[in-house]
Amino acid sequence: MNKTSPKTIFLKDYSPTPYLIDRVDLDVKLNAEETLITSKLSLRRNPRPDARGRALELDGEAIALKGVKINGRRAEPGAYAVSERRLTLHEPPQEPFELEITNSCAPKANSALSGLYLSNGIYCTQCEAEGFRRITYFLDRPDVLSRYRVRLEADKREAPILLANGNPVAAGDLPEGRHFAVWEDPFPKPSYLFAMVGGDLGVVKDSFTTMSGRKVELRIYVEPGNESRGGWAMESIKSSMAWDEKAFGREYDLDIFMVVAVSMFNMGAMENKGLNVFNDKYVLAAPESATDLDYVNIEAVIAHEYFHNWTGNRITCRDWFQLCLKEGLTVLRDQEFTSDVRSRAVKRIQDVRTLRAQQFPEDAGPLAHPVRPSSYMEINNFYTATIYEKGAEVVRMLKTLLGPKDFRKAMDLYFERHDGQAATVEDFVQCMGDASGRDLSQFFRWYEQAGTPEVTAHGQWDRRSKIYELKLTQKLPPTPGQPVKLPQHIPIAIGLVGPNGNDMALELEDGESLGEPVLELTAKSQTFRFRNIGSKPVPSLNRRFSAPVKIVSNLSQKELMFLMGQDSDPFNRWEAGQMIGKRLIVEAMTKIKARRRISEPKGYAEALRTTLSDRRLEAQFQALMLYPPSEQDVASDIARNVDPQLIHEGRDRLRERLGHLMRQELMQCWNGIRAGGAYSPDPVSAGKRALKHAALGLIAAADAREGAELAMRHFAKARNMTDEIGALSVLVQLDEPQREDALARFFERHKLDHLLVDKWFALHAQVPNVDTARRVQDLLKHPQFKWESPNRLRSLIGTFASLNPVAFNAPDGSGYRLLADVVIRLDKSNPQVAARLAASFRSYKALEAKRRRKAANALESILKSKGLSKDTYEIVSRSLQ
Ligand code: B3K
Ligand code: ZN
Repeated sequence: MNKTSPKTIFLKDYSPTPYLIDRVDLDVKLNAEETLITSKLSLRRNPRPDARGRALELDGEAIALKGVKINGRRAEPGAYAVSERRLTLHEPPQEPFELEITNSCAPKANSALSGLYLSNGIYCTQCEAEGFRRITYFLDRPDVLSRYRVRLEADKREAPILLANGNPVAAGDLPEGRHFAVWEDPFPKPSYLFAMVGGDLGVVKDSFTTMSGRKVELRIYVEPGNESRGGWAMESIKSSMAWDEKAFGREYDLDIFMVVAVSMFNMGAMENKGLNVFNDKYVLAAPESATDLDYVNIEAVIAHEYFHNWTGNRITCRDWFQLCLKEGLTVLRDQEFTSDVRSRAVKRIQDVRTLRAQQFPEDAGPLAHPVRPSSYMEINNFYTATIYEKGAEVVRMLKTLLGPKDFRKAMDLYFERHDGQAATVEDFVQCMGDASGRDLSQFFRWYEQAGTPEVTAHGQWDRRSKIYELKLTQKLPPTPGQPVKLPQHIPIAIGLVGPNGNDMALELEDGESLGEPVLELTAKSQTFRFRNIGSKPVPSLNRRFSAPVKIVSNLSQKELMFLMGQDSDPFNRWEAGQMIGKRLIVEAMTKIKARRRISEPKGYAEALRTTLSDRRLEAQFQALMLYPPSEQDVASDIARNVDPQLIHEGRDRLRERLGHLMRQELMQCWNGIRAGGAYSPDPVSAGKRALKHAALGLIAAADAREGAELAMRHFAKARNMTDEIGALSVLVQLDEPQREDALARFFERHKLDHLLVDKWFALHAQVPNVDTARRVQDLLKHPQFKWESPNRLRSLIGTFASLNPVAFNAPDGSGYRLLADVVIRLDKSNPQVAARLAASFRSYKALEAKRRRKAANALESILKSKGLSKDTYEIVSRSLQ
């Protein structure tokens, strides 16, 4: 890759394929060393007038061609050419024809986990984005929709279960201990949604009756012995199906819906039609092995993949630039589902935390890209927080602008107009506009301009005229390739809170009264005037986080504390706390630098006390209030010359002081909340546990020895995984002897459970010392560390690089070196995961000069290594630009 850099693909170059494939008939003989595939394709010319070209160019990668037939006859050797990446038919028939291709692939040797591979002895596939070409030659792009029929054949002992998309149509035994199964999928689909599975699997069965009264078989396949851990995922499937009917009128469309859980998977899960394949960490749950958070995540990922059946599968993407069309929309749908079945306020806060932890830093660094990118080298690098989370925020803003009724109307129109098609973002926004009559042309810039907008708010109240004036100004920073930006259409939900804590009735100057006040900022700067405002209000801005922007306001600490205690919008109560916390951390950092004592955060502590004593608030919400902004959040705000160690110390000091000031209340929380009874993952019980652990964290911040003792006792008598991990997460932050003791005991207890061994590696990676790189280095040699396992790599290396800023950014550069070495080694076997880990450098340009240089050196060392994949090349070269 060093001589010629990989090709860049541009959205503007899109053109349809000259041929279409209506039907695919696959015959697959599963074998670990060499799997044989015969693919019969029914082809015809693409009738679109803009479809040009004579040759048929099929994609192929890491497969071996065995034979080509056209309409049943062996093709002449001169009629086609095969290269490493392509099979070209120079002059195929212009009438509809059948092409038969025979080829082989090698599942056991497939360490990239894309295409057909073996996960712990189970054959499984991953085709999104471009994995189908690693199974057979094909027009491997999302705008080619075909009907598939798949016949699978295997040794019956090795693979008693044989699955593919759609409905089962035949099965039977064959001589010599072999057997077969045939599956047919009636819905045309792009190749990236293809899946097949073969192996010795246990099954959990259930059924769901759809709103029109059709009975659908539900099956979850797991490695034998894990059946008892599949119940929660099954419940989640049923509640997702019911919710999509109720919230969007969408019904499931096949006779059977299957989920297969495998332990080796490059990401979370995959929405293949009727046959979702999952990373088993998002399926398996039992009280003694999964935390409350695992339960929530399983429910959300099951929902997400299920919702793709309509947003992604029935309506798919024309090309990969449109990825947010399915991902952003489906994330919005899963967020709404979780809000409905759990707590809306808590969910919103958690989503904003994720956005700030992952998307804001991406948008502020060298890897920034629009929600709809205009170019890429390797599409797998674009399954990013921007496409997913910001993509969801953009759809959420559309919902805010249209209102729930018109939004639903627009979604209905989208399903009606584009069912069975490969659509674009324009198609989607057009439906939003058509159903509501709104002009969304300026809004479209959200899809095209990268960067996080900054909105400055300046409020002023005039006692005499009783007018409150709010001036909003937007600024969008330059991002790679986009030096100049245009103003965006930003919906800012607001409230003016009166001295009694109630929202004032809002009337604009022209007399228009605003029921649910959403200001639409479209110009660079705009002033909104409200009349009849009898006393000085405190503005509550960007309620519910209605727009994914940074708000800069002139609110005083006192006003923020007022909002923290009074705002009718729970999100902004939390947000006010975050703003106060941020200011206090920055102040503490200044004091630490000047070697001065930090002042006591009395007001903040008082406001938190009020929060804790407010019985109307959910425990989970109270728990969230107890966490000051993350180190990453503070770094994002500082933006330049960041010193991660100083931020860590500033935040630690603030937590220490809060722990002292609130000792009594925290102890009350700790002692007063009793789990009692059998474990249940419901939001109320989970909230109590979360609050207890948040309190423990602050107690320990004030007094490490006491905290360690309490945590150790909690750990020793824990009867569920939430309590075990709750105790351990506090312990790993403390430099106390119990830390190593507890880690060792955890390992002994759980070393046979791979998901818990993953948690154990992740706990080690979080120890906030400058020499944790050495600990991680040693763990790379641990007998349980497996380079082939993406989960294990993410647990140890991913956690280290993204959740441990002190250690990753150690001043001697050891953290950067470690990551670079891992990326270089991993790139040879699994480029997708290597590139993803390499993206952990995304914020290095914001660091102070010495660290910045060391990080750049580490990146350069990756770039210099021989035979780099285009995945890693793209991430590293863009980072260095
Ligand atoms: N669509 C898949 C992600 C595929 C990633 C390919 N590198 C899972 C999801 O978003 O639902
Ligand atoms: Zn998705």
